[in-house]
Amino acid sequence: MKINSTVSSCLLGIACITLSYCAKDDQVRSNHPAPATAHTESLLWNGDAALGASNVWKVLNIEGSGTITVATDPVYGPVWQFYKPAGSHRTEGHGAKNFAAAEGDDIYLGWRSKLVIPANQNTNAVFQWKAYGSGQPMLQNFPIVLSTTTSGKFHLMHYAPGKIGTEVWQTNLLAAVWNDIVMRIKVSRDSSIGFIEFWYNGTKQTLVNGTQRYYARTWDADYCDPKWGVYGGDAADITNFVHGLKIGSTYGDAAPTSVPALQTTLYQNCSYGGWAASFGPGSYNSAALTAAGAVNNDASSLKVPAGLRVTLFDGDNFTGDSLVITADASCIKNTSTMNDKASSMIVGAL
Ligand SMILES: [Ca+2]
Repeated sequence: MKINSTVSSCLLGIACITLSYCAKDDQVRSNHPAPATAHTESLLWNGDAALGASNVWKVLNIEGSGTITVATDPVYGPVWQFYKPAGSHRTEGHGAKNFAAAEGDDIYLGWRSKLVIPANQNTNAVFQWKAYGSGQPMLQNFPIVLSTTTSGKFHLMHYAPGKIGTEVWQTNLLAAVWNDIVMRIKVSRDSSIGFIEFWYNGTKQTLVNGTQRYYARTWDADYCDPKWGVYGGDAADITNFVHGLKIGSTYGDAAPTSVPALQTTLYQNCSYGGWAASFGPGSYNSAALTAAGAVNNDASSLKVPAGLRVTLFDGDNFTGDSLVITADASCIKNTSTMNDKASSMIVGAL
């Protein structure tokens, strides 16, 4: 509980101005190194669910019988819960109240999201940078979109004038676990000036053009606003949990703050003996497990604090037989066939 209050005060922009906080944050996320940018606090908008809908959203857009509520996550505390039931078309929060981007701005939008969604379910959007107004022509309508696909992907789309879509980045959707997102938008109608940069789980991504920056028109009609939630995927029950919403002038302002407390520890032997390696929420392939001190195909027990869900996989990159563990397991050979087999792992917040 102490952890949650620390995070809340940081999100309110009070406690996280100190260098010591930043050092701690970087240390915790050592498996996902953040870029070496100056941490000059300049939070432009705080979308913390603890502030309440009336202080965060301009408008709630619900088509059908969806709901936008505040849920309590065991790790992160108050989070937005966008629920779009089957048969409904849209459950979105249109932000950002008391923040208006302008052409020429260079802004970072950060949050973490946990999508509870059937496999291979497409959506129109779980985030959009959406154009509004009628004074200037609406050429793009939704210049930047994050959505899911029928092939199990989570992808970043840019829509040029004429709504011509380009898949700027994609990955396999990791559903039902938290994934951290930061998007940098250089705001411009000029496609040689405007650009997008994108971080996923703390790592800056290489985009479709082979670089880490995608130049494109990012400003349409009179202005653009961000929207989070679920749009489309009408046939399915879909929930998008969203936490840590921020807009800032630097990566450090916007990046989701880590919660340092909850870690799982893998051990070589039953009863927590031999080598040990600890992991916070995140996805770890064989290389990442090894880098943190674990040994491939060798773990036999693990400690899992309340609030975490650990999924061990026999194969690398989250493939093959798997085992879900939500409490301490002193000797997994007694309860499963996964003894001495773990080769990749996802640690999620329940
Ligand atoms: Ca294995």
